[in-house]
Amino acid sequence: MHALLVIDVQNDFCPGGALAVAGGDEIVAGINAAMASFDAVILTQDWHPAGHSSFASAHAGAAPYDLTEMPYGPQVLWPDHCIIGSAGAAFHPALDTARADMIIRKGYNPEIDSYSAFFENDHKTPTGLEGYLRTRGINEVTLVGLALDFCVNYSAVDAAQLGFRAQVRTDLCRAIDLNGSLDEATSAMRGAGVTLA
Ligand code: VGL
Ligand code: ZN
Repeated sequence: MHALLVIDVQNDFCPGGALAVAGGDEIVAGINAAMASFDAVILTQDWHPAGHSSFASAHAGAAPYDLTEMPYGPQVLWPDHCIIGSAGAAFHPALDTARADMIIRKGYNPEIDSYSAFFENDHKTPTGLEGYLRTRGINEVTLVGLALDFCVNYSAVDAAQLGFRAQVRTDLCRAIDLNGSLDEATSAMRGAGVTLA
């Protein structure tokens, strides 16, 4: 059983959004077309309360894209984005959300960011996705979406480390590419045994 994991195809990560990824909207039609080839389709949604600790605005003197130290490790500080219930947190209007079996939200814990669809950034707190996939008999995942070097990367590495066969369709992803993050993400995914297609 093979699932398509569609990571964070939300307005704030598309051109015009608060944390826009260049070309983020170009992948939507291809993702919709790919959905039919999978046994299950799961969407993730970045979903932060206002004042979230990953926002630069929550840290005195910090600017977006600064790096800070959190109790769980280094953390990039982002512009405010994907605030619960906002238009920016909504899926891109062209995304075929009706085809999704499951929508998993992440990043709602005010103290911990969650790039991965499987674990929060403390690498301990599960989102529940692993159990969902296992109980549905899914052993293989293909990942697409935004951003390739952050949430897609973390989700793909965790999937592989949890024992799922994992591949990323890089043509259906776009990257932020902050200070070499795309090269780092590519090596991390390859090192974890993720196939980049
Ligand atoms: C993401 C930064 C902050 C992502 C989410 O979806 O890649 N990046 N929150
Ligand atoms: Zn976020």
